[in-house]
Amino acid sequence: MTFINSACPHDCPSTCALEIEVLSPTHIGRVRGAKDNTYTDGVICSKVARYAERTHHPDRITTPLRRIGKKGSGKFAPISWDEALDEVAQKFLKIESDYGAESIWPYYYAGTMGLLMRDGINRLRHVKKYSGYHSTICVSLAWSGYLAGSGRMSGVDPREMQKSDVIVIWGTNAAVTQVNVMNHALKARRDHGAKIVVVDTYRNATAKQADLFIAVKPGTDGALACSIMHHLFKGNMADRAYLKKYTKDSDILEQHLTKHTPRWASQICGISEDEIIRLANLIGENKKTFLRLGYGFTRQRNGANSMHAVASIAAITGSWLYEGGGALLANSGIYHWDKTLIEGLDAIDPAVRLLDQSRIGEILTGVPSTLSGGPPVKALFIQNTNPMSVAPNLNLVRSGFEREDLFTCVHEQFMTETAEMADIILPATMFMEHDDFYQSGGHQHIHFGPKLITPPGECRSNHEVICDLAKRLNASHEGFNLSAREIIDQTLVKSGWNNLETLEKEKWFDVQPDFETSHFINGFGHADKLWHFRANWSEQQKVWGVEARKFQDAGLIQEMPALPDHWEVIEESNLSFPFRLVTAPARHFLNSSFTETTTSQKREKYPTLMINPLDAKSLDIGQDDWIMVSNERGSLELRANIFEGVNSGVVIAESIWPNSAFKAGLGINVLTGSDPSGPVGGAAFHDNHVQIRRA
Ligand SMILES: Nc1nc2c(c(=O)[nH]1)N[C@H]1C(S)=C(S)[C@@H](COP(=O)(O)OP(=O)(O)OC[C@H]3O[C@@H](n4cnc5c(=O)[nH]c(N)nc54)[C@H](O)[C@@H]3O)O[C@H]1N2
Ligand SMILES: Nc1nc2c(c(=O)[nH]1)N[C@H]1C(S)=C(S)[C@@H](COP(=O)(O)OP(=O)(O)OC[C@H]3O[C@@H](n4cnc5c(=O)[nH]c(N)nc54)[C@H](O)[C@@H]3O)O[C@H]1N2
Ligand code: SF4
Ligand SMILES: [Mo]
Repeated sequence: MTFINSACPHDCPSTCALEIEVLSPTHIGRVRGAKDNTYTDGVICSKVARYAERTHHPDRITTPLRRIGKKGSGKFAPISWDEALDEVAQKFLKIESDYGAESIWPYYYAGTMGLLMRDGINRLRHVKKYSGYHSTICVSLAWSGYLAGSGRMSGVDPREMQKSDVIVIWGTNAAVTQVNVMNHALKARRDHGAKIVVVDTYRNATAKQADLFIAVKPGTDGALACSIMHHLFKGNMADRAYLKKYTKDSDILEQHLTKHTPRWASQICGISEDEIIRLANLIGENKKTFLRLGYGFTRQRNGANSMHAVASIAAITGSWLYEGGGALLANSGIYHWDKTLIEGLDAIDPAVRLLDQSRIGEILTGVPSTLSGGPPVKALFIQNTNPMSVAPNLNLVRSGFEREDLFTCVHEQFMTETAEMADIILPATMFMEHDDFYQSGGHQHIHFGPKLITPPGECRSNHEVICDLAKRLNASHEGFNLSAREIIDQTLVKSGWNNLETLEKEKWFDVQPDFETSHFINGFGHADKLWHFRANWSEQQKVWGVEARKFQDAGLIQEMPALPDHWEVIEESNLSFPFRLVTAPARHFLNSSFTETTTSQKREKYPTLMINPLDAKSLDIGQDDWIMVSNERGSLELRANIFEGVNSGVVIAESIWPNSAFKAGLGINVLTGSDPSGPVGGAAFHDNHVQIRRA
């Protein structure tokens, strides 16, 4: 049997090097992790190991479809590609002439992380001056917090965990969401007794494997980090020489932290003083402490502050100086792409407005403050994302999609909730059905994923569709005339990463910068080369390009504390809404993907709410009982899962189940809020207060 090298395209920091068994020109067999890739190390998650089930799924969309019933009725009839593309182009041209180009909004995300198939849509939007896209659904809170301290989005080589004495997995359920982190951490424990610490809101699959588990109240990591830093200063565990040479404002920070004692934090975080001191001592006494920072703890209204505070711990101890020490959130800053061909960067008009991805509900329903002074959105062109399931404030999102005067085209692999709201649906290829290349967020490899089989039916890749549409829309750019392989090859060459032939031959490029750079020993990313303990949030608005772009949320930073602190902006519980809800990722789904596969559905069973036994008892709720969960934004019913691994007052719904899994026809995001968080916007998916009763 032939196994061919590829890469996992999914929105996951692991970006695994895959080997795919090709059974015939139309069929794949087994999928496994490449053993000779030093990060993947032969390990992949179980859902991708079963990928043939997704690729050869009977429910794949295989022809273009036109809506024939009411919006959202799910009634469609097959049409030809020419009919479909002509209709989309005519609608877009008409809307452009009636309302202006900004009334068309290309809306995409990371259903594929392929640099060409994901980002090529930007070439069309830039050339046509369609509305801009400010991406806030996933990383903006985490990255802005880290960047405020470090000035560059990169960190320590995750393979260095082999040298670490302590690995702190902070606010990421790595065993579920990026399995390779767990693989490297467990190896370090096996090989030389490294301690694994997990900081999370419930005893998830990762916490179950930890030597020390700290169960914080959601949204209080900033307080925990401050008290750790307080203890490090007080206990003489701060590296004064490091602080002097590599950081700015450490004196001000030390002074500021005098009141942030473990006792102060224990009240806020819901953990004991002893636990805080134990964790702080472990970090202070082991210079080779690796902070593996997750996204989870930043999906809170104070998430950027918390990230800045937690990441600052490594600068106090100076653990950056040691192999196996330091921190990693993401490595996107190590890649130096020239994406002009892919994204049409030479066609950017900075006067075009930016619309916030997470505020799609407000934007489609015409809330003026979200439109940045521009026209209403009259047409959507959607690739690689399923906002009718994954976007916050879902009741409002549905009202937006239901608008009769909104024209929606969705390019998809499956009949998702978003596709169901479309006027025209276009069938999309999967990753082994097209050529693409990938960078890795959680490590340092560039991969190529070749076209291995012919797609089912009439499926076309994102690149083909964008180029076909461009012709019909009179949009011209060099990138529209190149094949996928040509654009990949030329982009590699222009970016200084050799070329496609070499990438195919070498399987992947390992582009981890040297030790001095990865550990910021040459200096941090700011102009003064220092770690900043005092965050400059308005600088972040510049970095993210929102300041000058008619962006409505520029005022977000007014109240943000500059120094690490507990910022009291989270959606606290109160008498009416006594619980805090976290909507964490489920193991066998990946966002809304894999919800269509039978094996994933079987393993996840049905939507549940984890609730502490004492809370369940006081509400007279038994195991598997139906419970109604609600807040100001919406309500839904799930089944109770009574679990002592979640603290009293906190509930967890592992997500994202399809809307159809719920009696009322909309999923967990009816409970989450789309109000933007500072400094640059972002959805606080795990920051919700709710009330609960037996249904
Ligand atoms: N199986 C699976 N894998 C996935 C995904 C998936 O849906 N399923 N999603 C993919 C995507 S798009 C992404 S961005 C990554 C995300 O990967 P992660 O960073 O792991 O996921 P998050 O939702 O960001 O966070 C998960 C953890 O954060 C914890 N958490 C929530 N609030 C707090 C808090 O205030 N403090 C602390 N300390 N912890 C908190 C939750 O309890 C949960 O255990 O995973 C990717 N991989
Ligand atoms: N409650 C709650 N909501 C959340 C989160 C949470 O933790 N809790 N997490 C949030 C996060 S971090 C994220 S990133 C978002 C992600 O949410 P989505 O962007 O919806 O995520 P995916 O499921 O990764 O991908 C969406 C779609 O892309 C399609 N797709 C894949 N490849 C291709 C392709 O090549 N071409 C085309 N045209 N389509 C393709 C898939 O079929 C899939 O339906 O969800 C967010 N929503
Ligand atoms: S762990 Fe992540 S990158 Fe690796 S195969 Fe699974 S989804 Fe893909
Ligand atoms: Mo994400």
